[in-house]
Amino acid sequence: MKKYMTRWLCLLLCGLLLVGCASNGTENSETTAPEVSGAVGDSQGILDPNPGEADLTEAALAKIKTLGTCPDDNYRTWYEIFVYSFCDSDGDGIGDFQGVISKLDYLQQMGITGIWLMPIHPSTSYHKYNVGDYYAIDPQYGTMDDFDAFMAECEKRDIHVILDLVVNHTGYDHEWFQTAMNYIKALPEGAQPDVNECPYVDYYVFNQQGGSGYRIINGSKGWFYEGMFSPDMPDLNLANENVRAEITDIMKFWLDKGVAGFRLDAAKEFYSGTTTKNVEVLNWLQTTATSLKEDCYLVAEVWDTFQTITDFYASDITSIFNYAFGGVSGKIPEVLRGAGNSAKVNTYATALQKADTAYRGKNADYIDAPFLSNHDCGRIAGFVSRDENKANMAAAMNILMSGSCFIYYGEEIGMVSGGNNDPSLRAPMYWNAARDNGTTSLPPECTLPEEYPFGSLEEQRKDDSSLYNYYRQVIAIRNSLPVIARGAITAETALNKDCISAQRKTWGEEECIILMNINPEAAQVDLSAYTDWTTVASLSADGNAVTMEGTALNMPAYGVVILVPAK
Ligand SMILES: [Ca+2]
Ligand SMILES: [Ca+2]
Repeated sequence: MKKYMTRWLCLLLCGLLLVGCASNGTENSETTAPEVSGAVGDSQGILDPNPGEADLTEAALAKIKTLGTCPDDNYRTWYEIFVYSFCDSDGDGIGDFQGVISKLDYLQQMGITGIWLMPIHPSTSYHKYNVGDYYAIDPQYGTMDDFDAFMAECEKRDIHVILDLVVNHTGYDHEWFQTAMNYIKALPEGAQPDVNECPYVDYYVFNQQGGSGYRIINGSKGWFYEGMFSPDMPDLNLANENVRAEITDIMKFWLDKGVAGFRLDAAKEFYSGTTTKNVEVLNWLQTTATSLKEDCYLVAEVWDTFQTITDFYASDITSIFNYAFGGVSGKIPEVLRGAGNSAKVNTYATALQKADTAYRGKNADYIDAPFLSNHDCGRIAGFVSRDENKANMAAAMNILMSGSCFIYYGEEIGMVSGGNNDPSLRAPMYWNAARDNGTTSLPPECTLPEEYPFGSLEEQRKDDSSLYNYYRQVIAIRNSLPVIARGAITAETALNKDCISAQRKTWGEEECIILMNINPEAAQVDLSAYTDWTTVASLSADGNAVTMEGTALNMPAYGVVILVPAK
């Protein structure tokens, strides 16, 4: 909890939004505060606090929403859900679809417009990345009827759903693999497999030499199978046309159920170490998906460097998670670790420009897929040493990025992953301190000493200065100004100095400039060359106000200001 007064955050939002309204000639009738003009240089400063406001966050959100609306396209605000750890509806300690349904109003109120579900199919593991049956729902999570009900409730709220499509490998127990393996085990010494006898033998990759990522088949005459991630995950042979036909059928089945697309697991390991072949598979997946559903949305996991991600965009895949910016070693935590150091801060806007230019150069229709953290790489609040102001700043950096931004469940309340294994990255969503509102049990082998440094959601909802209420506001800004998600990026060199990061976005006729004071100290920005621009939104992490003095913009520590051309 922050010790600063709670209302300042929202009041400054109201104030600067009024600046924007005034610039459009709209009379402000909703407050008794003095009128201010929006154009830079005309502003008379932030509005006085209005102690009469009952719910400041709601008031701020209402103002933001007057800025505009976004097209109904694939530039969405996505939320990654691990059903297991999200919300338990029946008291068995494991999250389920009825639990997720019960939280959809919550997600909608936050401004979420898309959900990525981690795997939901029957599996022998808690995480379910070893799929046993691509056409069913794991009974731990519910039934197909529950899934259908979930989809219907999402549709009511205009929330799109994408599924994790895990096709680098199946589960060891999948009938394709069991059939193939039993055939291999029965081969006499010296015999070679025959696809006419067992078509499934060519669904996977068997050999008698072994090698990196290969696993011995016990009881066979020295045969191995490729299982790059684990023995439970035999790799599929994606060169096999029958395998591709199976994948096409799987995609069609779920698209017919209303899903908007898929997150493509482990795209770098389709052919480990061979970008050219992986690009071909991704291109095939993209072509196939859009032939089934014209606006099908695909986002691929390529956990690698900026250069490799750039190379993968040659596949024409719509989106690839931007590991260059997210994760513990991504650009966002790197810049935040250098907060207050202009040499570090000033690299942020130029890095955004460089990535946008490179990705767009490979695929003109790409949609970036920024994120801060996910189920594999820990949580942002930990990356920034539980500094709540930096967690706020990180949220703004992610959510104001161009593309389809992704938020990992619990990120909005600053959950931390403290354990040293994967289950600890997937801890229960912390709904309330009493843990009686759907909170699940810990995943198996979770070593996490549970850590929720900024309190439960229930506590944060009541606090206008909480991280959760900051998320709501920055999402509302993103969802109200189309240029933020859709704009091409250039560093705004004239302003990108000291500890201010300044980027300009352009989308058709629309433009905006986003200023971020990535700095534990307040700063002043000279806007004398920007008198034909106006402030439309701002955010304060520490509760101190953004103010104007003539053409000087005063930004508090970790403050954000968005300018648009005055009309
Ligand atoms: Ca349950
Ligand atoms: Ca593979």
